[in-house]
Amino acid sequence: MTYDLVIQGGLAVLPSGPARCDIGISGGKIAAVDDRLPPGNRTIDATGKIIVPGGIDSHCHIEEPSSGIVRNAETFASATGSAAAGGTTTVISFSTQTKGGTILDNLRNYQEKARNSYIDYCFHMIVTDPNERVLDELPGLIAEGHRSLKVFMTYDPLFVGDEGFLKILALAKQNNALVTVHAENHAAIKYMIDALSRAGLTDMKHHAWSKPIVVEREAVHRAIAFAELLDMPIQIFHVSGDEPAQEIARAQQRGLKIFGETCPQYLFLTKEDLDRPGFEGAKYVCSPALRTPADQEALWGHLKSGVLGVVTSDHAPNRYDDPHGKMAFGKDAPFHAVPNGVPGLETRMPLLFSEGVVKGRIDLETFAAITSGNAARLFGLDDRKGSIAVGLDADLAVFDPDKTVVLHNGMLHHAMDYTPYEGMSVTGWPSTTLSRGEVVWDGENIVATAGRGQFLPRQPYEFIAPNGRHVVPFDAANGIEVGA
Ligand code: DUC
Ligand code: ZN
Ligand code: ZN
Repeated sequence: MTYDLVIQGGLAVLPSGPARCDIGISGGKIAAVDDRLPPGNRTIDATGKIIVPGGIDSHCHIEEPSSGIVRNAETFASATGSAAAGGTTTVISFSTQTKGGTILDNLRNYQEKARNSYIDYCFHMIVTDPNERVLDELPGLIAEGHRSLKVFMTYDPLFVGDEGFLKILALAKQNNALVTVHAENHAAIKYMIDALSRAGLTDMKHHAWSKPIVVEREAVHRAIAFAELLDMPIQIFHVSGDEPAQEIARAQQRGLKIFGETCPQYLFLTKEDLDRPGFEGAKYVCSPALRTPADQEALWGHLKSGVLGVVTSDHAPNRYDDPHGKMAFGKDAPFHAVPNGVPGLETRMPLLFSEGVVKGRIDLETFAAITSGNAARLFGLDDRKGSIAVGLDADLAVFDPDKTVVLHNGMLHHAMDYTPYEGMSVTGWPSTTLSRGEVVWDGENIVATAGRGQFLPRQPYEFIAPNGRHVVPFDAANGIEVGA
């Protein structure tokens, strides 16, 4: 048989470890992995290159509806093209429930927008108000394949409160869905913002003062306690430093299925970046806030040990010099009025490759796991994505480990007017990104057509099953957990 495409001579990061081999691709799937394969209808010479599973960025904010005057700068086309240029082949973005509304109010419209993707995608459903209508509609939407939910423990328009959180966890348990969590203490942050404002301390650096790591550590602890109470796994999003990671480590040591994610901003930026001159610090306002060099070092350790298993971008496209972005409330706005978030879809994998693999902090297997494989397992995508194995989608990133680039925003393909990593030197960049066997990025250009990306419905899966400790017995008739 002649394969549609053969990638020859690269060092592929296989489930068994890195190996020099050829990869045969047919019908968009990996058809063979062998020492030597005959040339295909098309052949890519990957000599000297490193082939990893296409990245899965399981936390990115793309084309979300506006909130007030703040606008998400990306379309699915711009965001997913940019992701592909950085080696990512799957994104999980967010469909948000507007408080008082239902999930469906936004979901169908959001699905339409996502049809313009270059790469495959699915959604987490943000539940902001678990009212009866929403709790009724969620099981059907989960069954449609939207098998993960997100709760916020802070942000006025989004947070659900402890009771709401527990209801959502119980619903996820009954319907085999995973709950992801933005963990920060709402009351503590409100108190701190108020106190700092009254003292006139409203520069960008005070963003980090308003939400020191203890407010995250407390919320992570509480989220874990709720997960333990209902015997449900959760994933804690964007762990920013050592203390919340230690909470997760302790829970894992006690046998709980608590999963942790961190992001490049917490590995490569610090709170000192908030103190850049003028309004520049606004580029670094994200939540949780940036921490210290010691936290960065600790996060690398937690990635190496597996306490944190996933690195995502948390790409949040608020342009800088833009009345609908960071400057929505003017150049003199206090820190708490600045839209949160940093961009990073395209730089996620190259930064981790350069600072992680090239600098010897992590090995290639860990790189493949934290950028792709672990997210595939956690979010029920591993029947198609996340490893280089026969039968899976031919989603691959071919890294040129010798290519050194100095990052500047103009070279990136996102719709943003800045990158927080401007001027950083990076060694290693994808020379080819393949999605289902099709070249999407050829090392210079995005060469596929927007709209070829497919929605990935997710089936029920075992990885997120409860441990089976029926701490709180379940009353099926009423759909609630009750005392014994
Ligand atoms: N924090 C979030 O929770 N969401 C988007 C951006 C950010 O910094
Ligand atoms: Zn968040
Ligand atoms: Zn986010």
